[in-house]
Amino acid sequence: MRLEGVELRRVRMPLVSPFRTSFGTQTARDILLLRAVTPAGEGWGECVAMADPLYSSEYVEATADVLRRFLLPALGAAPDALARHGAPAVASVLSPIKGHRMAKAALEMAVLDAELRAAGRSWARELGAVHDRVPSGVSVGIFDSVAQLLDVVGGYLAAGYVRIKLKIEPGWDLEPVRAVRERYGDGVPLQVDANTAYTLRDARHLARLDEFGLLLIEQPLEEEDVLGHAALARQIATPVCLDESIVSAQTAAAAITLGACSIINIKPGRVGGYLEAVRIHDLAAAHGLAVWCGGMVETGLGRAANAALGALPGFTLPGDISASDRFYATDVTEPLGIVDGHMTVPTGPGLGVTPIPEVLDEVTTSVEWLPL
Ligand code: OSB
Ligand code: MG
Repeated sequence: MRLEGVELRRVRMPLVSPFRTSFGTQTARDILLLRAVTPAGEGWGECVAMADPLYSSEYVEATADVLRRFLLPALGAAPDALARHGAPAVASVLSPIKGHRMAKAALEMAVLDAELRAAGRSWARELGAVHDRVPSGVSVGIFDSVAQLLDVVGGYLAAGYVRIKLKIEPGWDLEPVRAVRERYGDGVPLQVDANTAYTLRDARHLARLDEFGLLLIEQPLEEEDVLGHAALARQIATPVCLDESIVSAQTAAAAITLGACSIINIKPGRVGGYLEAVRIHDLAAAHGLAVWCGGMVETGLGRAANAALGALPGFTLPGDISASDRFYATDVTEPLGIVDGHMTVPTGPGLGVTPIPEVLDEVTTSVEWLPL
């Protein structure tokens, strides 16, 4: 594999409806896409960083900056490693540069996609997928009223989603969960995600969620409060799942050992790439923990890759792998749909989906070519 350069393409995609979480409300997604160009063809990467550093310290402008200033020059200086080892060389070549996992993940994704497309191999086969379709869960934002929430949840259940995740925050937790249970019953697989909105002082309040039989509570406390999560896990019956706190296989190992979580939400962008994501999957499986594939409001590119990852054997809970139309009226790829509550894992070369040039041009706000 020889990389000639990478095109950075910023796109702006309006959301079908505002998406409100404990850290803010989004009405559009500002995304950095990467196109890796090699003599054997191209590959696509999608950076999951958001416009503002509210979910994680990374943000889209910073990811473009670090790619331009440090990551691409570092990769350009190591052509032999890339030629010899291909995509797995990306993480090792970039390892002296601290942090910036979402930017690194996007670059590794683009290189791996180029490599797999050229070889005619699928993302699913490369990662070790064992299913040809994955159950589809949906992440539901915070609303002004419970009545609105119930309508939206009803729509997703009617569309076939097999699991509902409610975003929660102080003041929007017991009441919406109770309302969904009362309206749609105890049989609906239901979980909540706080995106770090609570502290350990809220433990007794959070224990009141126990009666609702939730699959899990995701990231109730702040990112670095691993010990707090371990203490909370001893005080509530709902299984604690970590998202923001898990940034690598190493942090996953520590969290597991400390008893901070019994379930992990794996997001490849957050942990530095799909290859590290597979390592976390393997680690969790070795410890008997369930994992599921999270989402970052990706386009069809990221969602296709997530569906393949979610088809590994240890992904035993439904992921945030919703259809294109959950967030976007028009996706940049062919729309990914769900049938009987499942998304089909793409089998074509690489990601198995490709941006549609006219759609891509329509949503593009800037393009920058960075030769290696
Ligand atoms: O915490 O899982 C999260 C979206 C953006 C940032 C963080 C999160 C989310 C979601 C959306 O919950 C999941 C999706 O992409 O469907
Ligand atoms: Mg989350």
